Amino acid sequence: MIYLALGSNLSGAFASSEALMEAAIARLSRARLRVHARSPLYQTPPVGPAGQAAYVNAVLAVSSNLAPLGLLAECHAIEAEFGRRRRVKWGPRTLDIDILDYRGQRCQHRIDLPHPRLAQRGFVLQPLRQIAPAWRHPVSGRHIAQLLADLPIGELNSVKRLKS
Ligand code: PH2
Ligand code: MG
Ligand code: MG
Repeated sequence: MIYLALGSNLSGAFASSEALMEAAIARLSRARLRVHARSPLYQTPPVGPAGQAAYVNAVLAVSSNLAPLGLLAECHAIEAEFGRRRRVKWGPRTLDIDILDYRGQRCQHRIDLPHPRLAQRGFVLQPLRQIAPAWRHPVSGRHIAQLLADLPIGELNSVKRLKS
């Protein structure tokens, strides 16, 4: 299985980041991949430069015939369709699609797999647990429940499930 993280804190052409995220999930379902599961949407405080809006985050379980770099290119093309402009590192964005885990593969050439910061991020781990409760980190082998338990309590409590 492949796991993708989605995030948005700018609504772009949509009424809200929530609406944009729903449209992005629908768009991904028509891309060169198959969506097997999706998490609920979560509202999460921004990690990175201060002064930006809260994020809406979600995680998808997908499969695809594309290799990691091909899949990344597909994700970047969809980010662009949703009005993504690359400016400030970790700055506000309409849509970010990151590959968290590509079938347990490890790679550090042109793409970092698994995603190097995923184990520190409540906004990734919480939705990931919803759709992959048995998931283990491909490098450390740690179970998703252990990784969540290791997070600072504030990081965990700040991730709020949105009603859908
Ligand atoms: N993505 C970032 C930087 N900071 N913060 C939250 N809450 N959610 C994100 O998806 C996010 C972030 C870089 O991709
Ligand atoms: Mg990201
Ligand atoms: Mg990204």
